[in-house]
Amino acid sequence: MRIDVLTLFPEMFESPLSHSILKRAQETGIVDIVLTNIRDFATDSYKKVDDKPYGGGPGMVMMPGPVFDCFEYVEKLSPEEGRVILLTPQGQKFNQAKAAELGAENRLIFIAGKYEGFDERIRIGLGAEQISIGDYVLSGGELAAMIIIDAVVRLLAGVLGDEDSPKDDSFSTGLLEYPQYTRPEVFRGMKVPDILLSGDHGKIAEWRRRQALERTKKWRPDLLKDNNKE
Ligand code: 6GU
Repeated sequence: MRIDVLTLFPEMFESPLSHSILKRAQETGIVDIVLTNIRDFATDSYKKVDDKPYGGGPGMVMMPGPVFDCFEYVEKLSPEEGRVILLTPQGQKFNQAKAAELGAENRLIFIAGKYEGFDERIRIGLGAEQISIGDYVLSGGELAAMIIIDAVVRLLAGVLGDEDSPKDDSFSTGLLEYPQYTRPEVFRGMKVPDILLSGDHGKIAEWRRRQALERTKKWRPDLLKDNNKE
């Protein structure tokens, strides 16, 4: 998979992309992540990329010119057609199903903006879909892009050691994950449930299913309502 990110702050991505799973996925060639600075496409000597909103109001708006020029440059870096995603709190809410959907693409092109928003002609002109990571406002799309990239890349074949491991994740099953234990058997008076030491794999699987369901009912009852599944 190829992932392009158009941003005013490529340095923000350095640390998250250079550790752990995202680092390994790039080193093994499973994903190629390319950052391009929108400011490099500013046309005036001040490198201006934002301006005051027409009609008045607070804050600054991302200008269409530099974003379009940056996009047209990035598009040509690879022959692969990309799915274009604008990071904005106005977008569709990101979830595990969306992560799996994006993981099936060959190329993703993320556009992260700062300031109060994007000039509307960016969304319209680039045919971008909008994604939000939740109902709160961030100071820019960069952190949202990193979260989405992490959730998508870990699902790509070969990224996690055991290829089956994402299938039991919380949300993939529609439920929260069952409780996990490792050594020691007793820690500060708290014992590992006997069933997990029994060696009876059928009973263990049944116990885990029940635990997952109970925890979901208790902590995230909203996940059990059909109208919440997208
Ligand atoms: Cl994608 N961007 C910004 N600026 N704020 C957000 C968001 C995105 N998702 C939730 N809040």
